[in-house]
Amino acid sequence: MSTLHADTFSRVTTPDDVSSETIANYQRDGFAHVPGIISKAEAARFHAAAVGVAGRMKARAEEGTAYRKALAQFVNVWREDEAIRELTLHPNVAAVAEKLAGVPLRLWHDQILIKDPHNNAATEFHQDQPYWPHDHSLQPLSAWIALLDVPVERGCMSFIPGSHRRTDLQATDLTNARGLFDKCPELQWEPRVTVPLRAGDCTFHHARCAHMATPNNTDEPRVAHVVIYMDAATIFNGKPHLVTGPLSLQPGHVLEGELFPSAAEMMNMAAAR
Ligand SMILES: O=C(O)CCC(=O)C(=O)O
Repeated sequence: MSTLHADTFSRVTTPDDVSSETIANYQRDGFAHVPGIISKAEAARFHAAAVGVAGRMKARAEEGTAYRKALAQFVNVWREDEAIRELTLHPNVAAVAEKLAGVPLRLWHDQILIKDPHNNAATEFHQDQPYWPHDHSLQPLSAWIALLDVPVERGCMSFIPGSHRRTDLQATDLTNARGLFDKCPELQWEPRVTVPLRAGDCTFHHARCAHMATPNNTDEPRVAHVVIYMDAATIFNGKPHLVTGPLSLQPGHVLEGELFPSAAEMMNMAAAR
């Protein structure tokens, strides 16, 4: 597994800490563990902001996304909440993502993902990219940032190394434990890597890397913020999606503009704050 060895208690991992070995491991496995992508103090501040958003936007989580049974999902919060905007545009996160991907990126969307205490539901194994209306995106990836400690019992992520090379699979039901494996039986025999995270730590995963998250069996809500990037040249292919639905785009349109800033534009916006 690709794990950076920054001191998780006092130091933030910067793009300069991302070695060529880490990048090679990410490219091989489809995921990387990056301790301290934000500081503990930032994690505490963004945790409070995310909990506030969830309280204010409760109805949004009922909108009926694929995630609904396993967790509450709040999409594109960076457009509406100043603190979450700061997190989504965090220059450290975008710069590490671009180093791992090795290509220019732009934002697809962000999402706050909350698993209620004792929710009794895993987010079952799936790949992300089959849900998205994207063509020409070879290196899409998500930064899954823990805003409080997320041990296995609170709903951390597990990955199947190398599964991002399976580019032929369709979307699966992520509340069905057999969903992905019925489509691709050989994947069930592959080793899985489970990555508990401390507050402020992050896993990056390629959007074709099969992953799941355990149920939350603790008394605290599990709060994660996910920043999702796509290749800068990604083209809309017409598939229905929550984010592109209101935009009335024609298939073939490059996903660019205000809603989909490039990583460089994100860093400039963060610097201009
Ligand atoms: O947080 C979870 O439970 C699942 C997250 C996930 O599937 C993702 O970020 O792609």
